[in-house]
Amino acid sequence: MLDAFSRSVVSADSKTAAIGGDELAKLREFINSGNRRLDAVNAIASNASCMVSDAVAGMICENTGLIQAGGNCYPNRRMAACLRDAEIILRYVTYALMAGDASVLEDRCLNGLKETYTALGVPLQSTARAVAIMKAQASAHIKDTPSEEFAGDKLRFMGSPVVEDRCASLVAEAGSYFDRVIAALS
Ligand SMILES: CCC1=C(C)/C(=C/C2=NC(=C\c3[nH]c(/C=C4\NC(=O)[C@H](C)[C@H]4CC)c(C)c3CCC(=O)O)/C(CCC(=O)O)=C2C)NC1=O
Repeated sequence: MLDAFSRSVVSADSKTAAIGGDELAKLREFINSGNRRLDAVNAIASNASCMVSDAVAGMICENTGLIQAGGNCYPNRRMAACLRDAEIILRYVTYALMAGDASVLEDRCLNGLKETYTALGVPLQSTARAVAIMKAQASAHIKDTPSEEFAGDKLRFMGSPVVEDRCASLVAEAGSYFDRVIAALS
């Protein structure tokens, strides 16, 4: 498992090079935006159970066959496994966002997941849909712009200090980790 720092060491060592100006500039930016990054991680982690239940509910609303006999969220044992998996995936996305590197997500969560799902008959496209919903939720929570329309009475603002770009780069980075999950399942 790597983070932004160990990643730059591994990459420099593979070129037998010293850590150069470009790498240092990237790490300086990583450090400078450290508090925003922690706020972004917290925005996801502290809303995780709501995000997971809403994403799985949304996936099922769009495809109610999942909870009928023969569907992969039926019976309750499978529904529980599905909610658990969505929670696992979201947790590893927060680890990757914290580390600034996808390796923890790739190595400990995604490696072999498609094969496992295929063997068990877990529908990959439905899983990808739930992950896509979590991506949209994460973006709203990091920007701290949850919509009343979607959140209803669960509407919750993080109250993080608002910066001009609403942490656009962290929204994009988090989005890239969700995209990796979707890519690993397709
Ligand atoms: C640390 C990383 C890690 C991951 C990611 C993981 C996933 C994982 N999900 C599983 C099952 C499962 N996963 C699902 C998930 C779903 N079904 C659906 O219809 C939806 C599309 C989807 C939820 C979004 C279901 C229903 C099962 C049970 C399948 C079965 O037993 O028939 C299994 C088989 C063993 C078990 O049931 O516990 C594994 C290993 N385990 C791990 O240790």
